[in-house]
Amino acid sequence: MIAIARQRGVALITAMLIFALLGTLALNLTWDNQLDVRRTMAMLFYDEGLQAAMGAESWVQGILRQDLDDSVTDHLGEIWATEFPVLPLVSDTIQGEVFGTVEDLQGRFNVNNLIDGNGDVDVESLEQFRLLLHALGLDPRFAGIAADWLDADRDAEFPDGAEDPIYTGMIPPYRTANQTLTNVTELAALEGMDKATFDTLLPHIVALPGRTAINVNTATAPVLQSLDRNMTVADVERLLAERADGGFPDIATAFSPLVTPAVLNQLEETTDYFRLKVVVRVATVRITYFSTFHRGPRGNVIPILRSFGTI
Ligand SMILES: [Ca+2]
Ligand SMILES: [Ca+2]
Repeated sequence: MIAIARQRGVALITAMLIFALLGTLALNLTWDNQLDVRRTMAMLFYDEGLQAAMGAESWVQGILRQDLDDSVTDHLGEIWATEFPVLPLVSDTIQGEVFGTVEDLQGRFNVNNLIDGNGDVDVESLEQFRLLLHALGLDPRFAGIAADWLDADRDAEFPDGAEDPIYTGMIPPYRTANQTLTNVTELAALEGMDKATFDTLLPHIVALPGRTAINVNTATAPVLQSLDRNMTVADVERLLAERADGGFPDIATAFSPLVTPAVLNQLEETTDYFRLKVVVRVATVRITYFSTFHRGPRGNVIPILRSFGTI
């Protein structure tokens, strides 16, 4: 009798063990299933968000094309320069919103101006970059260091240069680009560059293909101040007041007392390069999408660089 009771006890424990194992298995299956559903939903929302961002890109291309028909200059009072309002994205399956801005990239200093077509340093642009750094309260020696990063040779600028011997001694070691940049964030790798300096500089610089002029109708205040070493903060404030939202009535009248004839020749009141930043939220998914456009003389607006995230 005792043996039978013991056998029953063992059977009961075995049954309980199997039941516990089955319970754990079922819980794991349910958990995995829920994760799969969430992953699939996130992918679908991301795809919907991407479509909305591409839609915004196409819409802005149309606005920039129309702008070329409607006006002969580009300034901050135009439709493209207006931040577009938060637009709801609503359907049976999704809920979200889209908003964004378009920026004239020729209101910034193009770091690729630092070298000419032969890969040699352009002395006037180097001086302008120094003045921009000075206007921002940053160390002007970054101009020479940036010029060395871009120029074709491996001879360090004196006294402010940095070529491969500096960078190959770092941990981890790396080398200079010795060519034009496609993304200005590359300058974060410059010798001595820290985050605070780079964050201060970033809104005023850009990397555009080839040499570009500055559009004084949209240039930032420090970029205006970089046009001549005798330009004062008061001069810049007067210029900003004069251009207001409609741009300068006449560039030559406004700038000839302030800059050299050579610099005056480099100034523009039109733009070929713009950048759209669009933010899309679909349910729990958020996408930040950047698209850089080139607008040709016949109004063909072409995306030349797309990126996600911070720039
Ligand atoms: Ca225009
Ligand atoms: Ca170099």
